[in-house]
Amino acid sequence: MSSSTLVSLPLMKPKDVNTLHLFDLNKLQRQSNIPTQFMWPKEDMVGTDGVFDEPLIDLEGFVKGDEIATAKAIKLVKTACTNHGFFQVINHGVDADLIQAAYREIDTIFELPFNKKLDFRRKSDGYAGFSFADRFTPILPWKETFSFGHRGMNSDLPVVDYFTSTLGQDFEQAGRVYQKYCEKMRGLSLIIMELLALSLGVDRSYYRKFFEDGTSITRCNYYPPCKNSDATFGTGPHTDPNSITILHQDQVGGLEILAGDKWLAVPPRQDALAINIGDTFMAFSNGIYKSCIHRAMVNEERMRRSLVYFVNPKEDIVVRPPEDLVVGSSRVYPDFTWSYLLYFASNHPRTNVRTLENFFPWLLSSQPKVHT
Ligand SMILES: O=C(O)CCC(=O)C(=O)O
Repeated sequence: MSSSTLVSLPLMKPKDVNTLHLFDLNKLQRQSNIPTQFMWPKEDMVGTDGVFDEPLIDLEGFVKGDEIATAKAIKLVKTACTNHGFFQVINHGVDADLIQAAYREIDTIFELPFNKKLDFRRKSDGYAGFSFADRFTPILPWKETFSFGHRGMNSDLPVVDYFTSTLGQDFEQAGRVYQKYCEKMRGLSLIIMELLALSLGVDRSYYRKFFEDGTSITRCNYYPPCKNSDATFGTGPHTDPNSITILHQDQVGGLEILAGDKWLAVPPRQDALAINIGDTFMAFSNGIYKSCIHRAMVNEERMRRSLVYFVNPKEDIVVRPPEDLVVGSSRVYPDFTWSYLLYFASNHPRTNVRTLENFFPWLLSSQPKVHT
């Protein structure tokens, strides 16, 4: 990867975040010049080099146990994850109507008045609620987000309750839609874990078992149109700290991934779900699979939305690659638990593409006390 394609941001101490302004993007989108806080340095606005056109992975045959389809899926996943950490699946079992219903609810959520959104603002050390691009980095992305958590088996974080207790009873239906969305995504994530295990040549259930009682964070991204779309990012270049991410983008397009040293635009496909390898899975694979560097562009004319489902293991699971992936080569990363990485990512300046690099020195030196 050429260094010119990476964005390096000066770090900001968490306390400095309080001095940032909160912007109402719905108002700002009408202005011809965006505030300087949203203007990224010119050298970071590296252009798009082409289109991502690798084959889509059809999950139907894999799920049904078809040997030829399984062998094909394994080969494609291995190549994609070794090269850049990104692939797209179709026939994934998540109903198109459910995805569309989730988008309709996004629209209702982001239409709430700015003041009401402020009441449900994400706390500085948490992940749930609205966020106004105000965390830790001095240069702001052009987006608003709404996030919430979900636990797998024996759910103790029902999404419906979260929606009604934060946004009010009017959002019960939205809660039901997202409860179902999370359950479907969870089922899909376990299938993907099996596919990843087979593609790495380890036992099919090896990874799945760490995620059966795992957790997830769903983030709804809302990117208003932006007159200076060539000067800012919707989401700046980053890797995801979690294990894998399952993403759906609407028809506007804007998701880009870094493959080698090229930024490739991922054309939107309403029947496809995008899968990113995250930092935690990179560690689970002993560094064999790459944590995908990706970004989201904003559109000058149209608002854009995406639905992002971040998959995490149970908090106290030790992230350690299987012995089969270590034989003959040394461990690339030390052991850690997801709770530590989540704590680090939520409480420290985000280093975007260098989260693991900064996490391990912190973990080894500070012996942090994190409640699991
Ligand atoms: O909106 C997109 O396409 C990408 C979003 C993303 O990478 C994120 O929310 O972390």
